[in-house]
Amino acid sequence: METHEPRVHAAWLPPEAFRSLGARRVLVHGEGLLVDTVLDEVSRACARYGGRVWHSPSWDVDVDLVLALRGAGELPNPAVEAARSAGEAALAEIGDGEPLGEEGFLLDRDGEVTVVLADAPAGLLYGLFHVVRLCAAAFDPARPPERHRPALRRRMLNHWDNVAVHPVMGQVERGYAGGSIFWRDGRPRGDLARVRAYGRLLAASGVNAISVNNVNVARTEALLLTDRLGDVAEIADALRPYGIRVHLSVSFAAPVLLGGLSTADPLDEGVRDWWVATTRRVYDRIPDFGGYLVKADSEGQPGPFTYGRDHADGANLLAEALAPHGGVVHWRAFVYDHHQDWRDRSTDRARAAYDHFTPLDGRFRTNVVLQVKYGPVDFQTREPVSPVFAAMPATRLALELQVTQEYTGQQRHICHLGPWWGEVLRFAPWGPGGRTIADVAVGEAGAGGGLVAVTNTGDDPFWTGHPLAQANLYTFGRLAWDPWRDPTEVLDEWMTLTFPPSATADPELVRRTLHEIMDDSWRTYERYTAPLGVGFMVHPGDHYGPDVDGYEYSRWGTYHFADRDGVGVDRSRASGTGFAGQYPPYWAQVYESPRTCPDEVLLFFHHVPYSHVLHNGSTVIQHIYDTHFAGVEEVETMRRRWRTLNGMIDPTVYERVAERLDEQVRCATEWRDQVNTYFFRKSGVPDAQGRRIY
Ligand code: GCV
Repeated sequence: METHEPRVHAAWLPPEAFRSLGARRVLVHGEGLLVDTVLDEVSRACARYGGRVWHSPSWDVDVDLVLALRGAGELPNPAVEAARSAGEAALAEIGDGEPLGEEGFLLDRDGEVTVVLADAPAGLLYGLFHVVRLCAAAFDPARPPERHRPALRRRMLNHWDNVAVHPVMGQVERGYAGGSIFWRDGRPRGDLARVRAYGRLLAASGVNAISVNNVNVARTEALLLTDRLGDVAEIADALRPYGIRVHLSVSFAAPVLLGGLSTADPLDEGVRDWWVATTRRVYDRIPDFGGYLVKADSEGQPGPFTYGRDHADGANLLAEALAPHGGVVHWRAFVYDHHQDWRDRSTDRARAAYDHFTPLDGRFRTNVVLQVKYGPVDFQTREPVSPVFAAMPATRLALELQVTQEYTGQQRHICHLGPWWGEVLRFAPWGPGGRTIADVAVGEAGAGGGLVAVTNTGDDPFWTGHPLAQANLYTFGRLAWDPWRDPTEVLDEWMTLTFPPSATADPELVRRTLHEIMDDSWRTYERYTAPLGVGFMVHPGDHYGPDVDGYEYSRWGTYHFADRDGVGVDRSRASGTGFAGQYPPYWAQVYESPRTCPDEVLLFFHHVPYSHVLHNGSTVIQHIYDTHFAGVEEVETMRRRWRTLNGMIDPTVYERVAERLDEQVRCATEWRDQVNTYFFRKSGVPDAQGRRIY
């Protein structure tokens, strides 16, 4: 029987977004795989919208747009050469004397011609997508020259995709968008066209690296490094034309699992030789392979602790094998004890990354990137920023974000994360006005660890389950390119591409409504879920929906300590776990006292009475009630607003979002009622406004 894949949504690259480019006369000048991609993109746009395209030798043609490599030879076309010279002159004027580099580009206008110059083919591709984003504005005669270079060299997505279906986690761990784009039931999914289409979307957002399998590496997945390397090579081939390099999650125990050795001890000669030889074979097959990603000694994954070695020994072992080939190790700092006893108040999961890793600062090889989750615990809706970022000046640190909405509504809820990531990136761990997390990730001369995120994509026709969750993926890519950008501006960019004004009856209404729904949706989500930074009131295991005490007595850690008098975790130095003292002095002091601690993370740092008065003037208990009532009302408003778009946009998008908003209203109501009732029963304090609490 013939089966038909459902139509795949175009996300932020609908044909309509190419209308302005496709109606022009375009010259592409240069050679290379990614130049061919540029040519292909332009050709398809022009075929659809009536423009024309030429590749290199071009005598007497008049053009509107030139996309040229700077090193490519002169062309016998005076107008084109004049545009190129004008571009060079503009670059000399606005540039800093530095080359555009592997991925940078210049955009300039010369009379009637727009010119994009790049040093390397990837730069030309990014320049092309910039022209697409700008639409007609790219051809505005008054447009001043612009130079663009990514702040971060590596802009990476991690897939938590399993090759074989995991009995509990399924095909994709914490995946909310169907199956994997790469794998199905133990084998490659076999749809390389979809993989290529994915690469295209990612390139247009700025991403240039992905890891293709879960950091929890089971037996089948471990084989990707050796016997099943061909499957990885196929993915690399499909993504290469879009400038995306493939990385692999590997098991630290691979020498034992795959190599038949009796040990994986990082200081053992045989183990080192095995990694060197295995890595060489990887590069023989995939010359531009990116490197390894490792979760070690964490949640049951093997690691150097088994052999009495530390994580610098472990990471350096793999780094040494990768170094001759230019590869990197992404070594995760997510190491903590997941066999805790709730009776033991001395263990604090929040402390773990700092305690394990900061003593190792300066010991990692230069091709090791330590990948640190944004918060000290685990991707909660709100956490303080991890103190590790301020404590390892001699280590390359990457910021790890979670685009997949494990704890933020699992792509059934609208929760636009850009504003949250913006806050994290702008956080100044040494105190206001000092260097920020973005600065740390960028590092000196761009040599920092970069930005990494766990992706939210799958084989769902909308890529991300919830169509509006596409914006989170797009925003990640754009912030990874420029971490100082305003996330709301990025959201606007996403809207223009995804819902092109030229294809919408009332573009202003669509834009305004989307902003009203999405801009503050992360804060709305925060309001109806766990209060004041306390986190983790989710249903254990699947992490969806409320379960206030779900984790309170489990081995994974205790998170709120609510009793009849108060709530929160005392992480102060004076009387608590001492976590607050892991920050540099400014924040250590601010977080130390409930008087100075910001409201939004108060319960992360302090156990306070319900009557404690917040900076916002409300008591803790009243704040809990108020935010939970407000959060649900806001979701109901979102749903009402969404309904005004019926008939304005793609009906399949409309329906999918409408359906999910019904679930969001149901689930938010459940959160409100469980959280409010829980705290009312504990505290006995009634709601000042007499609203219904069960
Ligand atoms: C891949 C959390 C998630 C796990 C995930 C882990 C990690 O604990 O619940 O599913 O495992 O983070 O980041 O490694």
